[in-house]
Amino acid sequence: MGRNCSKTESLAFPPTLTTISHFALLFVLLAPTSVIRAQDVHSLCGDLAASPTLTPFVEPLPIPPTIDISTGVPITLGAYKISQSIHPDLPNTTFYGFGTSQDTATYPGPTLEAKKDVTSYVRFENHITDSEHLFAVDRTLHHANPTNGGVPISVHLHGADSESKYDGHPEAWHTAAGDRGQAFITADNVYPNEQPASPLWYHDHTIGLTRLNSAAGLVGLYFIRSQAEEPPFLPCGEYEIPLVLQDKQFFPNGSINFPDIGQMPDVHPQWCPDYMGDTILVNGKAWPYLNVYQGVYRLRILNGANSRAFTLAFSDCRMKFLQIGTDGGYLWAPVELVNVTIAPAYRVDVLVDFRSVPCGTSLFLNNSAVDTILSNDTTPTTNNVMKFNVVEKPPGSPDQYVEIPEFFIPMPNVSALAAKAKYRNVNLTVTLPPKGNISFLLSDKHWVDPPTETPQLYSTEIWDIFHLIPSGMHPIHLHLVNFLVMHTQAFNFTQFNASECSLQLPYTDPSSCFIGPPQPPQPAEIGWKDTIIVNHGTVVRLLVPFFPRSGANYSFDPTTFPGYVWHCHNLDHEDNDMMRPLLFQPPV
Ligand SMILES: *[C@@H]1O[C@H](CO)[C@@H](O)[C@H](O)[C@H]1NC(C)=O
Ligand SMILES: *[C@@H]1O[C@H](CO)[C@@H](O)[C@H](O)[C@H]1NC(C)=O
Ligand SMILES: *[C@@H]1O[C@H](CO)[C@@H](O)[C@H](O)[C@H]1NC(C)=O
Ligand SMILES: *[C@@H]1O[C@H](CO)[C@@H](O)[C@H](O)[C@H]1NC(C)=O
Ligand SMILES: *[C@@H]1O[C@H](CO)[C@@H](O)[C@H](O)[C@H]1NC(C)=O
Ligand SMILES: *[C@@H]1O[C@H](CO)[C@@H](O)[C@H](O)[C@H]1NC(C)=O
Ligand SMILES: *[C@@H]1O[C@H](CO)[C@@H](O)[C@H](O)[C@H]1NC(C)=O
Ligand SMILES: *[C@@H]1O[C@H](CO)[C@@H](O)[C@H](O)[C@H]1NC(C)=O
Ligand SMILES: *[C@@H]1O[C@H](CO)[C@@H](O)[C@H](O)[C@H]1NC(C)=O
Ligand SMILES: *[C@@H]1O[C@H](CO)[C@@H](O)[C@H](O)[C@H]1NC(C)=O
Ligand SMILES: *[C@@H]1O[C@H](CO)[C@@H](O)[C@H](O)[C@H]1NC(C)=O
Ligand SMILES: [Cu+2]
Repeated sequence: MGRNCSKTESLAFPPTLTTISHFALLFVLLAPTSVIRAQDVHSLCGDLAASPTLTPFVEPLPIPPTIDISTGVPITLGAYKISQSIHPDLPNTTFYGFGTSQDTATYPGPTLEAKKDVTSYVRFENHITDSEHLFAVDRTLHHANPTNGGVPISVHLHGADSESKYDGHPEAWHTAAGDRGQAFITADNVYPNEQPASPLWYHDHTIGLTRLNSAAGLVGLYFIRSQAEEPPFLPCGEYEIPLVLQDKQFFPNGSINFPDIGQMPDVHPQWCPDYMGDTILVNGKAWPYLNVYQGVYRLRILNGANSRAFTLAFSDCRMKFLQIGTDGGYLWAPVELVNVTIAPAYRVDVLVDFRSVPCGTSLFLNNSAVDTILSNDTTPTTNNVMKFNVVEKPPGSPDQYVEIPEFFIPMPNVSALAAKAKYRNVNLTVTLPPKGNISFLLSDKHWVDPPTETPQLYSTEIWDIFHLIPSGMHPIHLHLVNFLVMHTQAFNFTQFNASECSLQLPYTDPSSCFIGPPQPPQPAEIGWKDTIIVNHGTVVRLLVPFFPRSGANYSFDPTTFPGYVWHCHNLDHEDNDMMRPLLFQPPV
């Protein structure tokens, strides 16, 4: 993987102690309104039959294959229907996976290794010839509906600075039979990689089907490396471990159990507001283990789940995470954390020091984030993620040399950027019967409504995201750009909902809904991000520069068709209907 490793004695693991406060997350929504008995053949939203009991930690963590895409040679990745084992006690599972051929396709797909400023060419083909999707398609949602049936895909490179025709636009889907969505231009994608070293990921983004395709396995990692930018002596090679987290529920025959009866089947027969499974998969295995040496490991974690957030901590509280990077790449300075909350689509880049852990010790990586009410998770299975066994290094193997800088990238000047920013307010909303069929919305607008987020290219905006939904958390993602969290501010939703106060007035005003002053971002949310948790009863203020972080201009024109999108990265929300266009106006 990545870079070569140096082979000398270890240096000290750096200190920097920071306290962080945990924030609760919930995806809670509504109690089911229609009483439907789950039958043998159906899976009711929020009431899936428990997966077969699987003994955790019996299989080693697999590492997805890697493909070097920094050579200028185009590669082709196909989406295929594949059979893969998630656990020795369960029959094989059918997934949709990516690979260079049917035989090499995997879930998760291969990790693509790109180099900064070296253009990569990736063609995505669709070789899924199923006439019906693995999971139940809800035809009451706005969804890709190919004339000749089949399983449409549109692959988005999440976090990439690329032209919108290569962005995996939701309407740019295509099928194995050759049907295409209205925004489809090409399957041959060009990624300039003109952005900082960062952990991106590719995943399906098809309109109305993203939750199904991603849950079926169409996800993979994409790392941009930069020799100039990357500290030379971070853990690498076998000490750098990608971890792709997803949760799923399984039938005894090994198939994925995805609900086919929705929460409100009168209006949306299949759609369920959250998919939460009772089985945690890491790189495609249920609760795997990893043998580690007494060294420093770099864990590059992606939450690829539909709805589930993870709050990860080691079973031994002396084990900490030193976070060095986030969605957009390196932090300015490392942050020490005892736990790290990872919402869907978040990437966290952490160092873990096993040097003083005695050989023979096992450490559990546990999850304490709460399920939704709908999942009714009474089993503790999702409290475990994986296990690390500290083992003796084979005699004669090289020592690890590690050096962790105190500073990584220059800290952006927030006040200078904010000084020239335009203000924009957007809202997270929900529409319920009888006013409308249940949908999550952005500023009360549906996907098909005329665009409203049309910033000027090369301008900077401040976005205030008001969470105006009675409960839950929403991870909000913007395509093309990275942003900084300026602050989070709590307000009284009950009073707001009763029109007893205003969100337009500052905290100090007696008629303000705010119940406290703005709070700085959580330690784990400092840095360039592309997805941010917005909790119930809060307003999150983002600083969004609509230009590359280098300060240079894009090498391509971001104003062309079909444009970008912004949306909730709870994929079950995104599909109904929490996504909007993000279209750029030419600069003046
Ligand atoms: C996470 O760590 C913070 C800071 O130490 C602590 O306040 C919080 O309770 C922890 N949360 C969980 C769920 O362990
Ligand atoms: C089950 O999956 C494994 C990969 O996990 C594969 O090697 C094997 O061929 C599969 N078995 C069947 C019967 O498809
Ligand atoms: C697996 O079991 C489920 C539930 O009984 C069933 O709906 C599904 O068709 C089965 N899948 C296969 C491949 O047999
Ligand atoms: C973590 O998981 C392990 C394995 O299930 C369990 O024994 C341990 O009690 C858990 N620790 C915490 C703090 O939840
Ligand atoms: C949750 O599951 C428990 C145990 O299976 C059951 O008794 C309870 O009624 C369920 N609650 C809901 C809200 O479905
Ligand atoms: C940030 O920008 C402001 C306003 O332009 C300037 O006054 C300040 O010195 C800058 N701070 C740093 C650390 O460069
Ligand atoms: C609600 O759904 C029904 C059935 O799918 C549809 O006929 C109706 O137009 C929808 N109403 C709204 C307000 O979207
Ligand atoms: C967001 O909600 C606030 C409070 O109801 C309202 O004043 C504002 O106009 C809404 N903004 C948008 C863009 O809909
Ligand atoms: C919000 O306002 C309601 C009604 O005035 C009050 O009962 C409740 O305690 C307030 N909640 C918070 C978090 O301030
Ligand atoms: C919000 O207000 C409506 C009436 O306007 C009420 O029906 C609803 O229960 C309120 N919701 C909350 C969470 O306060
Ligand atoms: C970027 O583009 C804008 C608008 O076209 C132009 O005014 C500006 O000079 C360009 N900046 C650079 C660094 O090329
Ligand atoms: Cu959401």
